[in-house]
Amino acid sequence: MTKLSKKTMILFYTQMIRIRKMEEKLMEVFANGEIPGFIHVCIGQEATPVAVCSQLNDSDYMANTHRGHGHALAKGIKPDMFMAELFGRSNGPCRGRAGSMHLADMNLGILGANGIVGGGIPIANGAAFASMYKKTDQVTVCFFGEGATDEGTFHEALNIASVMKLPIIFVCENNGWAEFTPQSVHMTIKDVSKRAASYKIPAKTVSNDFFEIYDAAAAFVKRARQGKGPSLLEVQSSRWHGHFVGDAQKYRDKKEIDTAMKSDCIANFKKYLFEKKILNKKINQKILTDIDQEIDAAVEFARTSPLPEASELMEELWA
Ligand SMILES: Cc1ncc(C[n+]2csc(CCOP(=O)(O)OP(=O)(O)O)c2C)c(N)n1
Repeated sequence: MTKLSKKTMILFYTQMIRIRKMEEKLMEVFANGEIPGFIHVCIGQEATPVAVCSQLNDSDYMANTHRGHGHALAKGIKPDMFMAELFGRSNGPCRGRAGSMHLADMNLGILGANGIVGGGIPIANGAAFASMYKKTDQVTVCFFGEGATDEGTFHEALNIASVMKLPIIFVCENNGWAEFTPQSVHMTIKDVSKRAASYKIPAKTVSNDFFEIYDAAAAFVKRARQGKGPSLLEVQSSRWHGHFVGDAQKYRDKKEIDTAMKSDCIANFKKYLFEKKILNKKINQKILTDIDQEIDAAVEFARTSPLPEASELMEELWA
């Protein structure tokens, strides 16, 4: 296991708490009707975005999915900008045009969430090709779910990435569900990482444990930066809530959800920090209070930010 400083571990813990609390707040304001469209939360999966994005620089690229709040926050988007975008306000990084499902921020290399399953994968390949062509040392990370690995885009992109030795890390967050369909119904294998063998791409399956994800991601990012080509990291993760906020999960056995909640990546990380005396009740409480204040301020910023003007509708459109 990589040795991390106490400060770094507290930072990672804080980032995971920020993502969880931000999404809990989003569920609340969404229920109030304050957020247009649909939102999909990643509660239960927070270790992956934080562990993977901790390996990246601002200039590295990232493509993600409809379940993308954690990725965007871990890649560095500020809570107030994030919230303004989700509220559809003009202070968001996409001036309120993207919302949750298409959130992008080119200043941070965030190429965009994507409502099309598997849609981000070829886009990520394109970014990785561009940095290889320009001989920069940027890498690209592409997040998707196991459902996306049934799509043609996944297989075509892995093939091209392998042939061209692109500096890309494909990260599959396997939460066992694609909308309302369990994995066993739509594919005959359990470990999605096995799919990489067809393209001679190194791959690894890890659990939802922060340190396991961190070590695997660190090795794959290093490899890509050294020009050694693509890799596939599969995290066997768990989705606590419905596919979208408002989905009552009637199709799911309650026991399975309880099991997922018992192996909470944040609670396990917190337990480790307490055992190692890196965290105590007082520091923990301060982190929670500070994050609550930060989120309240972000919501206030979003609520008081202006909506885009109707006259802006046709701006930044290309035909
Ligand atoms: C091409 C395409 N097919 C179907 C859908 C409908 N759809 C939206 S999310 C989803 C499931 C995605 O599952 P997965 O890739 O495992 O990601 P998760 O939601 O579990 O994060 C489906 C089928 C879509 N948006 N795009």
